[in-house]
Amino acid sequence: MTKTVLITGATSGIGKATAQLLAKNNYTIIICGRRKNRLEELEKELSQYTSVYSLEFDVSDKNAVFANIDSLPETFSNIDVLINNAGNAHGLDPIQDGNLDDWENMIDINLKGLLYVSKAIIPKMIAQKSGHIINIGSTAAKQVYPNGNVYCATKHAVDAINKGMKMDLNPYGIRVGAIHPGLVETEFSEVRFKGDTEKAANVYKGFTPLKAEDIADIIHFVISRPYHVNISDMVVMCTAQGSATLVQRE
Ligand code: NDP
Ligand code: 8X3
Repeated sequence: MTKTVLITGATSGIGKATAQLLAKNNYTIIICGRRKNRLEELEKELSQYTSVYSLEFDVSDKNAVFANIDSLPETFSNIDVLINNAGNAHGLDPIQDGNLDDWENMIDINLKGLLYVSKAIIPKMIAQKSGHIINIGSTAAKQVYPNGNVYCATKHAVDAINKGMKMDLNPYGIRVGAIHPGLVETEFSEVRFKGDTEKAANVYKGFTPLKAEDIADIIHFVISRPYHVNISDMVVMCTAQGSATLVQRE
């Protein structure tokens, strides 16, 4: 029987690459995001390979999260794997210059959004007595870097939630694990720098960063292990990256 996977943040970057890889590997896919046109395009592309359903909602809008998950048709409603991936950094400023809207966005999306989606899906997994939750953290979940303050705080919180979820869901046989990527070239930096594509491109200059497909590969590996294997915490950097702040550039 094919497994059903719900991926938040599937319209770009890591989430999109994961949806593409899993679709080709015969998983049934639910893709989520706010950008309707991208969801429509991706649904069309993935439908060549598998059954796909799109949900258009903002993870930080709790009513929308519960309404959308509740609206899933029966054939998609038994979710085997949840990939909590939606999120972004907004800004890269010293704490004293931080923008309140940026802070609220990061807390509402990266942290509260992940909790809302999890809360909507966990009861289904408990009822099924099986399930797998992958939380996408970051090296920013493990290390704080200058000007990363609130983004790092939200990702440290994801690390803590991942550990707590794993303990609380342990009696129900539900697998829980986090993957913490380092620098991955996606739309992440464009969002962080509010559409400044030149500044975003500079982040990845002079070295070979991770690609979204590298993380998709790892997610595929993690979810395809035998059910008694739970990869609970994984940090992945490109070879040129030695720590959150140390990168060998040409
Ligand atoms: P992208 O900007 O390419 O993708 C972000 C995805 O999140 C998009 O699909 C976007 O969809 C979705 N998203 C953002 N805000 C919301 C929201 N409010 N509601 C619903 N969906 C939302 O970045 P990445 O692929 O790089 O990021 C994916 C995850 O990986 C994030 O959690 C990020 O923190 C993490 N990460 C990224 C790293 C990197 O270097 N790129 C490294 C470590 C972790 P839409 O706009 O359509 O809603
Ligand atoms: C994304 C990687 O280094 O910009 O989480 O925090 S970094």
